[in-house]
Parts: sequence; structure tokens; C-alpha cells
Amino acid sequence: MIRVFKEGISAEEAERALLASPGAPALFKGYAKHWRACGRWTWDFLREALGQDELVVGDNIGGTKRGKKVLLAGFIDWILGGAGPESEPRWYTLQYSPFAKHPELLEDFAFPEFCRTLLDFRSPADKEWYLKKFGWLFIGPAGTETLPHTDLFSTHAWLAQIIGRKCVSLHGPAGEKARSAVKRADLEPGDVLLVPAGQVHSARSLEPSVTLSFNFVNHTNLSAFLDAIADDPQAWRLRREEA
Ligand SMILES: O=C(O)CCC(=O)C(=O)O
Ligand SMILES: [Fe+2]
Repeated sequence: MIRVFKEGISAEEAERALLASPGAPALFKGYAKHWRACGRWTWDFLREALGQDELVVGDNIGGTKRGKKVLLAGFIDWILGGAGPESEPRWYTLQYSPFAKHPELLEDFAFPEFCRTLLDFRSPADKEWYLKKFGWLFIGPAGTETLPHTDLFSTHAWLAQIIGRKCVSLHGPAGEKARSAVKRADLEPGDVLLVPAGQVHSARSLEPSVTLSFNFVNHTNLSAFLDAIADDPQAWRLRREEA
């Protein structure tokens, strides 16, 4: 079973619970409910604030064969208009990271206290790089899919559900195919899910959906993170160089 913490848990309680078993996924019901993003980030708001952003959408995340460039405004209109016939791909934002370009969005949420990151660099340039490379908005209609994967460089991730419902599956160790090895976390707006480093996960939206997510490093995955960089220095260099 995935650990579920009831709404109303304090930051201290959440932190204590996670310290007791740092490697396990955890769902914090309603933890983000009081963030300004929950409520403020409506479809209309996102269309207004970010509509002129150009981004790439694909037919899924992780195995995408098709991709196309869109303006977010038009993409939101397509979602709100019913996302076309079933035969059309469930287009989904791929690697959309608006937080460096739109830093005012950062005023509308806070990293959960139990997800403080050592990657939160001090210099403005490094901070901007972190926001661009490790922060995501996943936006799409009902039925979008993210295929099973682990996150980059053995980072942990926190996901906050902002609009719509989404089902995240947490899979057993690689090779273990049994359905019983899959645990489900059903996310509603305001829920926060912690996906620990190395955890295979996949996702499917049940309704038109907006999910906010950041990858992070803390003391529990720092050595795995450094190992991942050492194992693939070229990939790390590319990530550092990309603007
Ligand atoms: O919400 C999704 O579709 C994927 C989320 C995810 O894999 C992540 O944030 O690491
Ligand atoms: Fe992921």
C-alpha cells in the first residue's frame, strides 16, 4: 500500500513521517489545497498568463512518436473544446517548464517543507537553470499517458495536482510484472505525491488535468544523484549547457 497522509497533517509531522522511511512513496491528501495556485490557476488564468508560450506537445510522455509545436492558448482551447475525436492523439505537454520565464508563478506555491532541495542554487543564473531543467507543468486532456519511467539523475519528485484527477501508478522493482506489484495513487486537486528516486512510475489523467512537479535532491538521494552524474557525465554536461 502506498502511504496516505490525511489532510491537515502539519509540515513537522510530514517531515517526521518521511524521515522514518525515506525511500517510500507517499501521498499527502490536500497538502497543497491552500496554495494560491489551487484556485488561481484556472484554465482561463493559464490561458491569459501563459497563452503565448510556444511549447511541444506529444502523444504521450516516454515513448512519444509524434510531436508538434503549439501555443499554449490554442492548446488549452483544444482541451476545453473536448480534445477532438477519440482517434486524435491525447496531446500532452512535453517538458514544459515555464517558471524561469514566468517567475511570478513561483509566488503561487511553495516547495512542500519535506521536499527541500539541495539543488536550489544561490546565484540567479543557477536558480534559473534549476527552474528550467527540473520544474514542470503537465497539461493535457483526459486520457493522457506517461509511460513507466524513473526520473532523471536519481532525483526525487513531488507532484501537486492543480486541476482535474489523475492516477499515478507506482510499479514494483524492474522485472516484476505482476499487477499486484503496482500501487495506485489517485490524485485530486490539492493532493501532493512524493515519488522517491529510482521509483518506476507512470500516469494517466482521468480528466482535463494540470499537474505541477519538481525534481529535487536531498540528503536521502544525494549519493545516488552524484552516482547518476558520474555514470553519465555527458548527459549531465548537456543538461548544464542547455539554456
Ligand atoms: O503527470 C505525469 O504525467 C507524469 C509526472 C511525472 O512522471 C513526474 O512528475 O515525474
Ligand atoms: Fe516522472
